[in-house]
Amino acid sequence: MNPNQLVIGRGTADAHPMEDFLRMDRMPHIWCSTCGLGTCLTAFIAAARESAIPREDIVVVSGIGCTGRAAGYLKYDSFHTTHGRAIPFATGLKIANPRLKVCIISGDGDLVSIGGNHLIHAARRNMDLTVICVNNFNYAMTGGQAGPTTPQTAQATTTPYGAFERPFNIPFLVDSCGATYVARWTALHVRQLTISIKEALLHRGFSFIEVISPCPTVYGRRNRLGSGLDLMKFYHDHSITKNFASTRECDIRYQQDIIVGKFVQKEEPTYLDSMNEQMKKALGAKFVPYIGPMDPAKDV
Ligand SMILES: Cc1ncc(C[n+]2csc(CCOP(=O)(O)OP(=O)(O)O)c2C)c(N)n1
Ligand code: SF4
Ligand SMILES: [Mg+2]
Repeated sequence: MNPNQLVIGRGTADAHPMEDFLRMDRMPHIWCSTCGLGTCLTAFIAAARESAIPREDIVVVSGIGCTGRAAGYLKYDSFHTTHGRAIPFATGLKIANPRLKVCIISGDGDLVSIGGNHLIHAARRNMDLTVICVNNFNYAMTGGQAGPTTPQTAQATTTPYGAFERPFNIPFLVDSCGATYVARWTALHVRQLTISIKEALLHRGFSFIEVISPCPTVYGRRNRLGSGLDLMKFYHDHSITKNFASTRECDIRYQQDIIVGKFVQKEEPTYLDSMNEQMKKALGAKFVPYIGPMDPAKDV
């Protein structure tokens, strides 16, 4: 046997420590070496385990793109949905069974472009969902088109003379719409990211974490930013932690400092809290608050 061959298998010395939480039949994965997506997945698994939420209560939903593969690789109840529809799909799951902790892991293009309308309304409703948005500044899987987060002047396949549209400052977008937990980290901030994901999982209401993530193969190469390691070094040298900074100040400019931190954490009624409260006011004692199926084993 080739001594360099990766032997994957339960119980072998080479078994990955997170193997029990990954669909090993899907390996090898499609992600490039030094892509930030592996770190995001690792942080998610670590946070989910630390949260002590029963595994059967966690659901993961993704849209499309490189990031969209996350749901398929995680060994949780998971769904790979259509472009931009991860949030409405997840909303349906949550309303059908509020006992579930429904998480979305998807890309900047998927969540903020075609799915942008769903994103703002989920935030406005304080829908009890956790969204992890992996922002690699482009539509990576389809070859590097400019997207809603591509910084001005950056190169993309559709902007050969440099991007010129103003990108979204996503933390500000979701904060201004009503998100009750908002954080941003880079793929280098593994511990902070893990803590934030755990906090988001335990939060009641709409929690949103942006993860700035290296895409050395497409965005990095087109912009001559070097290897994945160079991109991580850039995060190291240019991230400024400012917990509870005003999200208004969190714009990202091409190759400039990136403000990271936990920006928002507050308790407010969720969508279902508000619905139950209003219905109770309107209908009085005859209203039975909706808390989901009484016996999940029978009713779902
Ligand atoms: C309706 C529809 N339009 C277009 C596509 C093609 N498509 C596949 S991946 C992708 C880009 C995804 O970008 P992003 O969400 O940022 O994910 P990344 O690949 O960067 O992780 C697009 C446009 C699609 N799958 N479905
Ligand atoms: S193309 Fe970019 S985002 Fe996609 S797997 Fe490769 S490095 Fe990651
Ligand atoms: Mg992307």
